[in-house]
Amino acid sequence: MALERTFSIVKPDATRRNLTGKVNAMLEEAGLRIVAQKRIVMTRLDAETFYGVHKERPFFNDLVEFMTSGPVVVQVLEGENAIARNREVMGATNPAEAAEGTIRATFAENIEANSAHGSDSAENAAIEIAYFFSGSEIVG
Ligand code: RTP
Ligand code: MG
Repeated sequence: MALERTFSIVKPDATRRNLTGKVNAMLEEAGLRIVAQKRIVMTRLDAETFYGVHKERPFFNDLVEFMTSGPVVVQVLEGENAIARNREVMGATNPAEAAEGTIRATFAENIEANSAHGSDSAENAAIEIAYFFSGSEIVG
């Protein structure tokens, strides 16, 4: 089976509570390798661009405020079926609906402050990785 890469974010609610290591442990236990990682603060433009698909949604402004409210850890994850596997270990967007043992069921505060992002398609994974990382920063 082919190795796949996906883009992941440890969101501000998780970095604020010092949960990066615990989130990373769950990713690694799910068979995902962290092949690039850095801690940044997203600008408003970063967040608006990143979640541009949601710009007409009622939660868009709150989401941009949240994503710029503190540091995030942006990551590239590698593994077999990495995109689907990461979405599985993250769990549903709303932690109340997330399966037991998932990152969001375990750590999320609410539907917005839900601790993790993961790309939803191969096309978006490639776009998101290229926005935050140069090729030499990714060591597979
Ligand atoms: P993500 O893009 O962050 O991986 O999350 P997702 O695919 O599970 O969910 P999506 O529908 O793409 O929503 C993006 C993020 O927006 C926030 N959100 N808030 N207040 C609300 O009703 C609401 N709905 C979504 C969450 O932070 C969600 O992850
Ligand atoms: Mg999404």
